[in-house]
Amino acid sequence: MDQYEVPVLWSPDTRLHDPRNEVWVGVPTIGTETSARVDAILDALDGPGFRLVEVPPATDRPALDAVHDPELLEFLGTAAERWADGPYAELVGQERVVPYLFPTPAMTAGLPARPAVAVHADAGRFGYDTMTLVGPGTFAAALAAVDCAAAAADLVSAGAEPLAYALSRPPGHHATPAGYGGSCYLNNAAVAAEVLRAGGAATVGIVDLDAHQGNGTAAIFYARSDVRYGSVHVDPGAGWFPHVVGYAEETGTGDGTGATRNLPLAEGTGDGPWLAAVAELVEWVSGCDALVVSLGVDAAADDPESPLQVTAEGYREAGRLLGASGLPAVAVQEGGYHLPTLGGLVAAYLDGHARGHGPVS
Ligand code: SP5
Ligand code: ZN
Repeated sequence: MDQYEVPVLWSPDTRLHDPRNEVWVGVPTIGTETSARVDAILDALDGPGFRLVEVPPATDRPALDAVHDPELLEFLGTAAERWADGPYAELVGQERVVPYLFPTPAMTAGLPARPAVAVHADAGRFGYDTMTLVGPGTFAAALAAVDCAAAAADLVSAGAEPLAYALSRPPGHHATPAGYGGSCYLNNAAVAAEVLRAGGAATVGIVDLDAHQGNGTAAIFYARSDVRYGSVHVDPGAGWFPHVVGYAEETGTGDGTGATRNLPLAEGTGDGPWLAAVAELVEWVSGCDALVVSLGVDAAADDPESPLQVTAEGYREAGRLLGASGLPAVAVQEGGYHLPTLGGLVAAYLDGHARGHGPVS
């Protein structure tokens, strides 16, 4: 058998977002979710076993509209311009939108929160942390990331490919129906799941391998039974992002009762227990009609953003396990921040997955 070529859906526009400085515990720190990530991954996938496919901007995005509130899309689409039109060049001399207040119930105490005129105050209606800044190219890049995920799902939906990989960036799994945060603006994996659903998959399973729980994806599908969400991640109860959700007790609600699965792991966890959790999730989604893998590789040992200790061989084996499910699959890039090993980790996963699903007729 010839080696299967995994289609790699990518777009140069995903490079347009530059986080520059993220505000973390009061100080500007250099952003880690940079456009250099795209090139590190492209370099590793530009060879045998992979086929690069450039994705043009979509003309309409029904799956995106199904995933996010129109108010969030409107805010992200206009925020950088509102900032540029405001006094910020003079006031602070930087062009990225940083939320300044958060209109949580603690502030409004029962009164409705009105949209704020000043964009630095309005940003807190949607942005839920100070680390996820909106700059001039952010929305264009986030849309390009969505388009890569949708194009990958289209290929798989049509039965043209058993596995397609979306080199989506910025990542998406922390973006909720009406919120952005955790370096995520639009939920690429949720869009892929909606495209698979619209293409005829009655049920879709999402398996999230990123080191952090995908609170955005979990929120989007929390009350739905047609899309299952399962995640293995570092225990938020040990002080890790997203801190306030991602606990094992969260299993869905209403129609979605039992359709969410969180498997938190202790800091320092390596391949053995991590792969056992992955296997549990594979078993759990095995009755679905299609699969979305939120492929964060920041659970790797050398990643600066998480304390998990997974190896490249661990990611390859996770790929084998998910590939062996036999489900038509879309892998969507999430986190992974150690540039020297990032591309190799993604390649290892995809190679494992392609081998796991076996010969393609
Ligand atoms: C998609 C994804 O992996 N998002 C990661 C969200 C977690 N970010 C928390 C960052 C905590 C601060 N780390 C220090 C880095 C300083 N730049
Ligand atoms: Zn992550």
